Amino acid sequence: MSDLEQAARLLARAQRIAVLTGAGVSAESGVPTFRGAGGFWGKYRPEDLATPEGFARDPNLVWNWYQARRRQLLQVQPNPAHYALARMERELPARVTIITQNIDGLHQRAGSKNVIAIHGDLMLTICTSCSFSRREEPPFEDGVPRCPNCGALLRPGVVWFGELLPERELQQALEESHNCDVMLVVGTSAQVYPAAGFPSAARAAGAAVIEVNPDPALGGIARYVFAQPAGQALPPLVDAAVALASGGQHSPG
Ligand code: BJW
Ligand code: ZN
Repeated sequence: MSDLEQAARLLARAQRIAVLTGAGVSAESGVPTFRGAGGFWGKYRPEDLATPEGFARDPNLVWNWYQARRRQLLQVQPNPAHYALARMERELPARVTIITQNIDGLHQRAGSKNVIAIHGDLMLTICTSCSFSRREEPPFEDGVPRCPNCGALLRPGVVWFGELLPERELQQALEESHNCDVMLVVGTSAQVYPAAGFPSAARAAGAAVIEVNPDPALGGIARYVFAQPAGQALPPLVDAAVALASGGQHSPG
């Protein structure tokens, strides 16, 4: 049996599937990744743009970067990888949960319902001082906005380096990691913690790990590795799993 058939069989038979996604799942939509060729961190310093210290030094620079990313997000669409994952949730018997490090909302736009966003949401703006928050609509203009409640600086509703992940989402992600039968890891360099630790936690708890990444990052943790772009690897994998799950009772083996 090919790796595709074996991995599809694991997905078809699983009761709980956790999918951990990173920037690579949105690469084929035209959203830049962070690391590697063409990534943000090849052009900019993460300390300047994605830390509370960078924001305190130059909020204008940070806001301009996030507003540019919001404008860019209006131009992109979910790709076949996002749609394949949404189909997996709808058509496999397993409970499927996506744990995403992405802030782009593309899984939800593709139709995934059970999504845990552990690094926040690009379209959310929150106050640095009080509990004010709002969802943004275009146009996304440059400049540093202030809180209508308390006058403090507003900031993007995302998780920067050195900040705690949202407690509820982190707990849910850990629970899914420890209790899934299969973890499918798609498009992450697995360098940023705590998310980078989820695949080994799943594996230690007995799950089979499947990795999809043209430049695989999990080393020996993964049982099956598809070294391909997610938009190429996921649709046939999900098709095969759905076929096995729906016709499985009639097949001889
Ligand atoms: C494709 C593809 C295609 C391409 N198909 N694939 C333990 C040890 C060491 C350090 C730490 C630790 N615990 C915590 C830390 C500190 C820090 C950390 O991990 N640092 C490391 C870098 C060393 N972590 C934190 O600070 C976290 N907070 C925390 O842990 O709080 C408690 C604490 C605080 C301080 C000290 C100790 C504990 C918070 C991390 C927040 C990360 N924030 C960002 C920005 C979010 C907002 C924004 O977008 O602007 O999140 S950074 C950035 O990296 C973003 C991403 O979500 C995250 C992960 O990146 P991802 O998704 O893996 O993308 P890439 O670009 O790295 O990889 C893309 C992959 O796709 C590649 O592998 C390609 O091959 C692949 N690919 N095309 C499939 N078509
Ligand atoms: Zn406020």
